Amino acid sequence: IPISDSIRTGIGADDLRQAFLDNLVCALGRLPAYSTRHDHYLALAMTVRDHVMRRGVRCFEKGDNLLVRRVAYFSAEFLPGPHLGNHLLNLGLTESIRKMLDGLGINLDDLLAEEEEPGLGNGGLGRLASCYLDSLATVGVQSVGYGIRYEFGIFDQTIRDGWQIQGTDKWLHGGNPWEVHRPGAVQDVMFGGHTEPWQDESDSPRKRWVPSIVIRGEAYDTPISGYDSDTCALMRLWKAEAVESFDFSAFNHGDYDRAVEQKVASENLSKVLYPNDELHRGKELRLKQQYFFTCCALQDMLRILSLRGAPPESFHSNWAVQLNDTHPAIAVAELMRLLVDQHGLGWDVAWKVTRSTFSYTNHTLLPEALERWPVDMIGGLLPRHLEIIYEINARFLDEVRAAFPGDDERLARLSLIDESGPRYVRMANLACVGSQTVNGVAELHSKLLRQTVLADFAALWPEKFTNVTNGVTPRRFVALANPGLGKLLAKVAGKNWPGDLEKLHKLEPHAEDPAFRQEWREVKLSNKRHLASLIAERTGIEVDPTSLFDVQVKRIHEYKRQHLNLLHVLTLYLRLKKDPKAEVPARTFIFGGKAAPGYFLAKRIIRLATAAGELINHDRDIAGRIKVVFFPDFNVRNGQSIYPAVDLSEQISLAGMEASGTGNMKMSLNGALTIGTLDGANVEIREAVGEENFFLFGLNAAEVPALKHGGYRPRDRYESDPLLREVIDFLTSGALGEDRDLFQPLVDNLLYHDPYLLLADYRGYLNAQQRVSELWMDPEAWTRASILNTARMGRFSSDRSIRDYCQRVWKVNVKKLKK
Ligand code: 26R
Repeated sequence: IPISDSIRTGIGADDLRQAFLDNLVCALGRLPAYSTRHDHYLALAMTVRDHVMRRGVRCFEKGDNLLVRRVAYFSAEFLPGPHLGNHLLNLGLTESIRKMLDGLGINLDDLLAEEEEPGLGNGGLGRLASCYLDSLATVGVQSVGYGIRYEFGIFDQTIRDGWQIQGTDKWLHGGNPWEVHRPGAVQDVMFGGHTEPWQDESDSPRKRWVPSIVIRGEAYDTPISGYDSDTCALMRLWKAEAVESFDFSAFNHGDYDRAVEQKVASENLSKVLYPNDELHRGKELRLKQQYFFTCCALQDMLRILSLRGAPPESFHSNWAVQLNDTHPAIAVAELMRLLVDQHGLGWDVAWKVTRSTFSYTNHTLLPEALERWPVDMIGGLLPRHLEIIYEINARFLDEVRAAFPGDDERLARLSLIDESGPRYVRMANLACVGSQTVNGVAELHSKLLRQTVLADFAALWPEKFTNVTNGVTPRRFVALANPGLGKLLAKVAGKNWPGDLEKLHKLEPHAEDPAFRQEWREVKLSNKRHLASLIAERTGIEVDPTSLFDVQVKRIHEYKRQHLNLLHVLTLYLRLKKDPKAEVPARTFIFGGKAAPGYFLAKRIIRLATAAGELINHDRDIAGRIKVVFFPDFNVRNGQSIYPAVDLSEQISLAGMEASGTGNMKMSLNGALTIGTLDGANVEIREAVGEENFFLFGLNAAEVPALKHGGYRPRDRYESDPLLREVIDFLTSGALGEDRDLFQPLVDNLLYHDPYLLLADYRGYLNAQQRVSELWMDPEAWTRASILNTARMGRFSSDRSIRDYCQRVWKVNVKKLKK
């Protein structure tokens, strides 16, 4: 049956109007006269979804006919942000839809504001997964993002009395028009029980898993459009449901309570996203989530493979699977189980297929983020997988013994099982052994990965290791977020710049043109006015849009050092109090980000930011020369309002701690200058934009361990630096609120531990901030540097990252760039 063009997917003004009204009346059952803004949003979303779906269906049909190798991106987190505006941009429909709605007396921006974003991730890793689906669709690679359809995503943050309060994220309550439920694609997932041997017809010994529980996975599909592209990516998320037969058996025996318990327990599996960022706590439900979605995904992929008429031995030539950190790493054992136990392949063939399928991306070096599960927990929940892991390990360790005879310490470090105390399965080791390629997310991070966390694997298999520096989508984070800048870029770089970001180099000569610089400043100022009005609305704080907007938005974490930023804020405050005539240009310090609910110090850091604001914003001596804002509920949507308004981007993590960072790219692309350390992708950003257009400070990654091992004593820094002493003492002076003890834990941590070396980097940071102020006072020079930042950031498009993955990791073809 041919897929026809129809009113539903026509792009003429009449078709669009008719499709919209049909959806309102026929799909939603609303009379136009009585319909609400939310109805209009839903009807428009359905209209747009039709256009995306048609592309998706055509593109997948083509892929199956040509038997192309598809990419499956396995990720426990996705953070797509609002879909509607992005699809309109990608499909080139924004203006025609706006006009069509105007004709009906409906305002497009009001409808865009109705959408709830799916907060199905914590931060960098989830947002990266969504940038990559966007780019996969854009560069023409067939792909599926597999994950979990959490009913409740990352919590909503509000600020009450200066403290973070967590609210439940009810993102599905108004209905989700972007997803399609696929009852045809259900999968069963087993848990618990035991394994037993059996013999097949040829008398070969086989293993069978007899579970104690079965849970059903239901597929929900969300199409992800590409920019100016016929290819469409699919985000397929799994929701856990009870298997009916199970409750019914209990139900029929009159055991109603157990029947209900069983159902609730099953459905709890995909209820909520764990809000921990970079902290592994061995919670069993989390392991269940990880197994649940990878098991559903792999079975789904085998089903699609058989639809192609291809045998299971060819799995790896039909699919490349990327493991987004170790969260889905149990998939290595699961694919082995499916191939060996379910499809009857021999171990060696199955292992070759498995190793040619997976690749692993590491996203953090922090030791507390490395996932390891107690052997007993895996054995109880996934008894067959534990056997398989042991078998993989035994064969692997034989290989190691052959390569390094007699080196038992190396053997113990490489083993998939940590036996130094209570026994654990090391998920990073499992991922390395089961993968074709292992990569870090920025040059420095990949190097440190090879030298530290995965050094033994790098020594064993140097050719497995590579780097793919992260990137961000310029569609959402420039074209959509910053249309004013987009227009200017189109004038000098051509209108296809979002599809070929290296074209931004064409901006460079314009940095010397005073008239262009004037236009550039006007765009930035208008973005800052917009942000200022949002700040007033959300916090009640009035800020001056002409002041320097100094911004740090990201998850709150000690290693990211928001408190170093705050030490600078308070140092500046104390200086202005003592010397009101000091030449300090007006600045607005903007903070935003969520703290994990159980992370005590991170919550105190938020409290410190709000306390600094309460004090400084109302101090008559300061008279508004500096202001401090904590912008609540930082998420993708709010990011889109913030990034375009940034003058100074704070990327001040301790060197060696931030794997890459991606906010750094979003800000610099929007013309911000960076103050930062040589950490993560900052190193490459600085190389790209030029060192004279970047404010560098701080220890480097080699100096950090040297200082720590040399007996670092933060207290000595405090004793010997009067400015530092003054600002630290100020935290517990009572000036920041009546409760003097509030910040004592932060102070104690800094004086006696300072694990992230704030006190060591304090002076360097102040000096760099001084250079910032000096350049800001020369607007022409600042603007020139701002333009050059944008002009030279083209390589940080996620399209480039995806092309790198296709070439170096997945071995699949991409579309050539249009000339
Ligand atoms: C609960 C635990 C296991 C856990 C650990 C780590 C949960 C979530 C994470 C998130 C980590 C892996 C993360 O988001 N890392 C970030 O990945 C970004 C994308 O590569 C990087 O830009 C960023 O530097 C890194 O911190």
